[in-house]
Amino acid sequence: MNTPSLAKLAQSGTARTEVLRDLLRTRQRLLVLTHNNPDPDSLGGAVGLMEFARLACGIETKLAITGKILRAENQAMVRELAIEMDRLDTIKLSDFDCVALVDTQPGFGHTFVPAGTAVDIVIDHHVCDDSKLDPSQTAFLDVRPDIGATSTIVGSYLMHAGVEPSPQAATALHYGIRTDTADLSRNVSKLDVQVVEFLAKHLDRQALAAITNPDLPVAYFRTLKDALSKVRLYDGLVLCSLGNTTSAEMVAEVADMLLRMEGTKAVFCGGLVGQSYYISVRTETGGDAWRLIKAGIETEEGSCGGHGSVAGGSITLDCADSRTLRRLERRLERNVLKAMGVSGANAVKLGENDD
Ligand SMILES: [Mn+2]
Repeated sequence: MNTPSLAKLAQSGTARTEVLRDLLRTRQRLLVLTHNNPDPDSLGGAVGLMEFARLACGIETKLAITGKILRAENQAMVRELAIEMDRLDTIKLSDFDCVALVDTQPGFGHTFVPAGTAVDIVIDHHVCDDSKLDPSQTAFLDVRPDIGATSTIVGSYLMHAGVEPSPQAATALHYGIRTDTADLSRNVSKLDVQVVEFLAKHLDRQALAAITNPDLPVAYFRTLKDALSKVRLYDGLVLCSLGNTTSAEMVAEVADMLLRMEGTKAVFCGGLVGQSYYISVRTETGGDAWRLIKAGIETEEGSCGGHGSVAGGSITLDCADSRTLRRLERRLERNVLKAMGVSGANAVKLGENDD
């Protein structure tokens, strides 16, 4: 992990916040970027950082995204909280004199930063071998893998600056923390709890309820049914390859769900979207999901990142036909079984020979 320039920042939260505020006060227009297909933590972090920039530093802001908002919950978050954003390819970069990247880092596989764009601010909580961070080029770098959510780090800036968050920002940050920490049950630090408490009295509880339980399309249940038919159970390890599927988020959602199965120590779940094979790994609390996903894709050209018991990655296939897919699935399965020290001989399918 690459955090040398953290040394540039004083360790206390208040001092970090002051460094960020002083930097933003020297700029006029902040552009906030995140990873492709933004998830709640990245959206929460973006909304919170924009609020910090506006209220604590008095500058204008804009959020620009690549990809799509995919899950029904994430779409409800954008709708209920009226989060404004533009597509990155429709904005003029020269309109901005400051660029921030939240919940990801330059060089990560699922992150697009236009060539020649200097990233001034990086705020993230992932570990990843692919980071192309050049600490000497980043004026403000705050990467803390021990924190459960990027939204927590951003929320702490508002807290330390004494900014009263709007219901929109408080709810976005809260939902970001909640999804990345599975309701404060995984990868949780003291700061995560502290920031959730700080945000509590500012929440729009009605919006939050609408975000948490949105209507789900019929296609969602079809994918779920299909996913369950492909589950393979080993000793404490659950493997599931969805074949062709709708989105990386669906892969993550199935992985989350399967981790809840009794006796499960780890889940390795994958699915093909176009030419990209997405992988989500979940382990029981205290597990190292990043180590497992790295071992899983070691024979492939792919990228991955993670923190604690959660990791994700992708592999781009030259050819996405069913034979190539099957071979890839077999190689991944072999790698994962080896890494977990599990024998491949006694796989059980759901619905077959149930006990
Ligand atoms: Mn995150």
